[in-house]
Amino acid sequence: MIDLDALVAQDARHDWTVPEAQALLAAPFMDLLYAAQRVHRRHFDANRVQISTLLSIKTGGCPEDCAYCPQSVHFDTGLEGERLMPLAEVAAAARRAREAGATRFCMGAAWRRPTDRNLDRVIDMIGVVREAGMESCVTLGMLSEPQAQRLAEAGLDYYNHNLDTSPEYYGQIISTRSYQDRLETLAHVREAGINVCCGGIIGMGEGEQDRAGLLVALANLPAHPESVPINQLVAVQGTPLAGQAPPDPLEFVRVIAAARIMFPRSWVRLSAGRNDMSDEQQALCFLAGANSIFYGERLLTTDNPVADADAALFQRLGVQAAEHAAPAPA
Ligand code: SAM
Ligand code: DTB
Ligand code: SF4
Repeated sequence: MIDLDALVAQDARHDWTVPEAQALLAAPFMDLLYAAQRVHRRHFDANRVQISTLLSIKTGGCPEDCAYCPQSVHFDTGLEGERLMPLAEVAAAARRAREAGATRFCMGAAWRRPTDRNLDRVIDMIGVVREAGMESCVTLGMLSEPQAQRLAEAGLDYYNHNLDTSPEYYGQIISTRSYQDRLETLAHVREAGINVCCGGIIGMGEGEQDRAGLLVALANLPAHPESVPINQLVAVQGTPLAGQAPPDPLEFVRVIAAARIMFPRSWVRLSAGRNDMSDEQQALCFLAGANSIFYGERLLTTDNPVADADAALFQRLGVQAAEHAAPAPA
């Protein structure tokens, strides 16, 4: 039986094993949530949730074959490939997000990797997000070392690049980019001094061991990601994962609780998939230590709960928006 009291007493660790994480995920539900709550309250205000807004600045037409993704050219999902969004549109969306209470603005592009010309335009976009008074985050695919440096010089706060699943299951999901490629991009981002946002997806047909394997791969990075997004698969028609049944809601809550215990100082984001979750499941996720969400009716290409529904949920839970995230992971 895993010693949860000992885990609660520990700080950030980088020597997790898969069997240990599996035992954590399998702990009695009440004990697991109580342990996660104790860790959460040591580092965060349990009644505050950070709000990020997403904008797809370049939609569709992506050459990668990620089996979950509606933006891949390999699958017919009815999505039209678009060009990079004009700066004025980004500026308008950023102002709207700030007015709605977002503290971070995340821009996603459906690229394998940005060209240096692409990067010039994204750097201008980072500028307008900063002018709107928000933290900036981008997710653009793989980055070279000099590209990460340029983004750091532009004042980028966070770079999102997910490991998505365990190293063992990864090959079932993506063939055009390796796990090692992802680790290299993460290293370039870290070395450039940009905060790392890195997590994965639950509900792609992976086993318990793969969920543990994902969390262990993230925890054993040289430094913990400042932000750990836990996505539930949004099963999109036309993708190979379209028919995938959603995971057991309580199993999903367990993953959040395990993430909170394994990443005591990181922001754990309840990311994609909230549209398929009840308010009660989301409340359990917050209780388990999730303290960040995407707010606004669209993720990148799929629907998210409408802002009114989230405001009502926050009100029912007595939750308030957190001010700027102060990252301090080790
Ligand atoms: N193209 C870039 C890349 O993949 O590196 C950035 C954008 S990509 C859409 C960002 C992340 O969104 C993916 O790594 C994946 O974890 C998540 N994602 C994409 N489609 C999803 C879906 N249908 N359900 C849940 N998460 C998804
Ligand atoms: C992350 O982990 N989740 C976000 C963000 N990083 C970029 C993306 C979710 C995308 C969900 C599918 C879509 O809307 O296209
Ligand atoms: Fe392209 Fe990113 Fe979608 Fe993969 S997840 S297909 S890299 S947009």
